Amino acid sequence: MRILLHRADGVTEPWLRGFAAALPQADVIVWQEGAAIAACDYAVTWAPPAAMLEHLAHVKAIFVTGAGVDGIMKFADQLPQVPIIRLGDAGMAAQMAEYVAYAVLRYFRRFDEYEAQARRGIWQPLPQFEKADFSIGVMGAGVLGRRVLAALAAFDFPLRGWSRSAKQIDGVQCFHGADGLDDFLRGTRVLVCMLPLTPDTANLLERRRLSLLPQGAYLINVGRGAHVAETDLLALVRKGHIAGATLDVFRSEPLPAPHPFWDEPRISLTPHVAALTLPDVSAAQIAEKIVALERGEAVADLVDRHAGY
Ligand code: NDP
Ligand code: OXD
Repeated sequence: MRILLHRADGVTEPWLRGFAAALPQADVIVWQEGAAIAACDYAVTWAPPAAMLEHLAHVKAIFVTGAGVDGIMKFADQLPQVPIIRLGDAGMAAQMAEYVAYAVLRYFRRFDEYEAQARRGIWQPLPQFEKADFSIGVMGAGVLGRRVLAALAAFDFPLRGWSRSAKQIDGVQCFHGADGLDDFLRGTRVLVCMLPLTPDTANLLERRRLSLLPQGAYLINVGRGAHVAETDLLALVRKGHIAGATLDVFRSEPLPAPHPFWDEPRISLTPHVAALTLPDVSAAQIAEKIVALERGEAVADLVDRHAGY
């Protein structure tokens, strides 16, 4: 069996080790532009370069080394009609829960303001926010979103979730579809975007919808940068309607310099690290799915080409 591996970061060693441990019978070929590559059975990639597409033509399945598949789905029309399979959790859900819980607690306990005060030498306790006024709305109640909701439930925040299809989640007020979005936003104090990027979700968070959030709301975006209209967000932050934003993802990554986000103190930035792909866990998950496919069994985390995630 031959597996074609593409790593944009050039770090292949942990993947080769992971596959050697989990699927010793496989030959793993590292894709390189211009190299002669014989046909492979499976491909493993996150966002393939256009030059790699010809080498996907005869694979039996394509494995995406992330939860989000927008990096490959932009080539949807050029991909063979084989299963596209993403990572399901693979150690990312716990990381996402850590990231979002940290950001929520930082705002709820006003640590962002205490950090600013401390830099100016100010010793001044601030009034506590009321938990009842601090509803958290998670957009995307999927594998990662549900884990985040479960983590936040431990702190007794009022929780809301928004998804494409209707859901019932214990302790979470659930909304769904375009019709449910405005009501979801109106009652959400901390908006957490954990959506996949698809034609339906691109640019979703623009001025009108962000303005539906209550005065003094917060935004945490760990989905994709293209969910948010950056200039609209900046204007609402500067106006004080949005009290703070924690952003892990951007329209252009790395975030270019200059960019107004760098200089806005109410915006906190991280370089797309909310939940990192763990090569050992991920290679083991992919290997297990390859074994299942070889046996003719169904596998989880199939991408729905029509929905785009
Ligand atoms: P899932 O596919 O498990 O969940 C996606 C959720 O989004 C589902 O609840 C789905 O609804 C909902 N959704 C999709 N389209 C719409 C829509 N048009 N309207 C409303 N809801 C919608 O994905 P994961 O939870 O595994 O991952 C989510 C995203 O997190 C990834 O796609 C990626 O963009 C991002 N991510 C970011 C990382 C980072 O480091 N910043 C790391 C990993 C992922 P339904 O349940 O009805 O299908
Ligand atoms: C992912 C990501 O989608 O890291 O897995 O963004």
